[in-house]
Amino acid sequence: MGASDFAKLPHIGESLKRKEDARFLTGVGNYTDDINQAHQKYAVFVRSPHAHARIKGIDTGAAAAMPGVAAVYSGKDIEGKMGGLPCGWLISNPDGTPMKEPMHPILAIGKVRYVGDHVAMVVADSLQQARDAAEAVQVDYEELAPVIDMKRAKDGPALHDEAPDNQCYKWTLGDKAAVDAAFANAAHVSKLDLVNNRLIPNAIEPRAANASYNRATDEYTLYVANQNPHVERLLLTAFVLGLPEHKVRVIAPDVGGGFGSKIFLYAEDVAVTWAARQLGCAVKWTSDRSEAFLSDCHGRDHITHAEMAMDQDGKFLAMRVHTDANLGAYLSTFASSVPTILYGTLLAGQYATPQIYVEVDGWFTSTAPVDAYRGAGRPEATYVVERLVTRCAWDLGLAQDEIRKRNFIKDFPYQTPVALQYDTGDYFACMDQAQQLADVSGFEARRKASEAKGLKRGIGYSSYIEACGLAPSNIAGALGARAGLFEAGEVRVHPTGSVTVFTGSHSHGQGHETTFAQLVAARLGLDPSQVDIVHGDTGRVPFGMGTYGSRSLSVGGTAIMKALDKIEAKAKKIAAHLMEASDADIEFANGEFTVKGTDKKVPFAQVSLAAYVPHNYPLDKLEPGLNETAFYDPTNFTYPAGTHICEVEIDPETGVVRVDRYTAVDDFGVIINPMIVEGQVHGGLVQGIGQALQEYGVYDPDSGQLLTGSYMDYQMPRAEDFPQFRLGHVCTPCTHNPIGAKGCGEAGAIGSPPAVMNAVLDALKDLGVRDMDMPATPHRTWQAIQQARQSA
Ligand code: MCN
Repeated sequence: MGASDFAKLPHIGESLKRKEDARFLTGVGNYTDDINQAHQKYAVFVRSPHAHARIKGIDTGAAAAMPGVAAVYSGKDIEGKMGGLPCGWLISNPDGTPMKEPMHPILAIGKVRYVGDHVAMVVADSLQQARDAAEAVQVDYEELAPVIDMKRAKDGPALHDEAPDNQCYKWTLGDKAAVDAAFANAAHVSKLDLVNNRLIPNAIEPRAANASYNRATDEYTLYVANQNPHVERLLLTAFVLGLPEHKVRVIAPDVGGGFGSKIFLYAEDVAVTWAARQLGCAVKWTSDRSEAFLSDCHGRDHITHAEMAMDQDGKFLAMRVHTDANLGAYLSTFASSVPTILYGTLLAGQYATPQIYVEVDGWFTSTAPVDAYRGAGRPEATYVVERLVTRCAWDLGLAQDEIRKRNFIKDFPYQTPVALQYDTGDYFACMDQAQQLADVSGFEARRKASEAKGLKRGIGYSSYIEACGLAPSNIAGALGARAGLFEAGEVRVHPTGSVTVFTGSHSHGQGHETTFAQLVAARLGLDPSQVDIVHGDTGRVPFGMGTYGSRSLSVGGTAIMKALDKIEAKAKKIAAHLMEASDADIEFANGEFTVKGTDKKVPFAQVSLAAYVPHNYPLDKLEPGLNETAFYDPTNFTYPAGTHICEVEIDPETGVVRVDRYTAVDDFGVIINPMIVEGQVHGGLVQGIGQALQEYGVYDPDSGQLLTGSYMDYQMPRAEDFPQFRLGHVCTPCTHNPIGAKGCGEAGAIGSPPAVMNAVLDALKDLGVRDMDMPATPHRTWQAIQQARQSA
């Protein structure tokens, strides 16, 4: 079935209310912390108070003797008994040597390397007992100078012996000589220095893990707040604990948001699983919020210099980018891929720039590991491209939309100079619709009205593209991925015609239980209430690579479509048998099998019953049952794209920036559930605008303490900070999946930061402010205005 036929099926394009919300809204969701097992004990982690220190000794004696304490483990208890946390992506230096991969131990061995590093684990009968005993663990530290500023990382003390200059890798992409030549002959060159601020993920549910071990069967069960249970199991067993994979069942039940931060294998998950066997009981750990600030992987944290070479008319000739990327103290699961593969390949944006060269230096610093966070590399790339493109417009005296339209890619498929091939898109249509929805023609009048109130008003554009539907295994493998990135799905049709679907995707807020049910119901002619979606359990789902990179519908959904193709093919044979017709004459539509050219028909439920009640069945030709599994490996990424237009109003006396209007027109290809997609866009926009205006993870440059370790200092966006978003859609179906869908889960967070910052800078232009970094907090904005006034 092709995308255009699929889009016409019933339930496709219907804004059905989310099936899963009934349990969430009535308080019967089942999160990891809700799970309690018989004879369970509680784990608490002793964390490093220092950013960089040598561990001279750990005295666990007093803690171990405290009431209720079952065990206190430190690095020496695990050394040699398990591996370190692995990194899933190998990045090579330009000379072909591999990146530096220092050991990331489950409990610190010899040294701590950031505030919050896991040093010891206390397990006790109650949480309070474990907390009290953790206080009694004595660690003798010899403090060392931390490495906080990545620009000076190479001069700092080495965090790891393997990386004496603290550099993990240098990575390049593109033809440097061609780019340099284009710059040498350019009529105009625009330049920009940018900081992409460090973000700290804040899912509503903090991380949690609860592991048990069954001595009778030698099997482990790990409940964990995680986005990809099969990958967690693979890394845990094959790389760290050396266990046979089938002996470990990983269950990620309801998960209260992840935004990327729960796709990694964390030390705490390993430690409780190992301890469950040592102690012969279940061991439970739930992170508290302060611990989450310190120990969840952070996001972004780039420093970039970018340049664009243009001809006389503002046509882009070449782009040159250098980025320093902070990787934190250790390489987390996907850390190496984020500032490289997922970043450099997106630098073409929506533009036909003939040559692009990018160079990325990845640094170890004494900070929490940095890894994927909603968008992962693509928001960073979009921020560079879209801020630079607006800078080019202003340098040349062109309007923000004009320079974009002069350089938009027009013909598809389009091969970028940075490895990707875009299959479809219509960037002009997104721009036109966004300008209409945003009422751009009324902007001047609104600007004057703001001026009359003593306020500055600005407008900012961002025409983003992203690559999602991660990922074609062949391409990912060639770029260093150590695993395939396909997806699996199983469709089990029950005798009465209802259906259970087992998917390797994981829903932790994205509404898969609804949209995947819509997809299956549409194909089989059922009501979505007859379809249940099961996910998040390695014991029930055949296999899975999980949810990230806005891949679940385009990759996970396509695996289900492939299983449905098999179901349909077999059901047609059964229908042919029931109607005494030839297989080739059977047609299936709207839940009915018909014999071509006759009025003979049987409904789907009759066929499903016949599959399990095989009277007069040709058993030599047809197996009973209606249950099919499929794996799907995409042939390309999907390329959602759009234009966002932001309007801000700024009080120059206080520096307060207020987002007055925000318009997003996106192309997600064929959409299954518009309401869910709009919800995804809303969530992404709030995160992206939060990054632009409020959120900033900051470490003290001298001590390495996290200065933004609570909501007192780390400002999360709230509903009152936003206007009603104006959303529109353009549809150019993806050409290489049968749904025609492109991912929507990250687009809002990718498109919005540059739109906001371009609007802020547009508002402040005539006050002489030329540049400013995110987040545009009142303090920063006010300071920028004062500095511009002083230097005027
Ligand atoms: N969808 C659709 N039509 C389309 C595209 C998607 O109806 N053309 C639907 C899908 O069926 C799915 C939802 O929209 O129900 C999102 O689909 P998709 O874009 O495939 O993204 P994923 O389901 O793979 O979700 C991952 C994405 C990512 S990478 C992050 S980060 C993120 C996000 O989703 N984290 C989230 N959204 C989140 N939302 C919540 N509430 N919590 C998170 O942690």
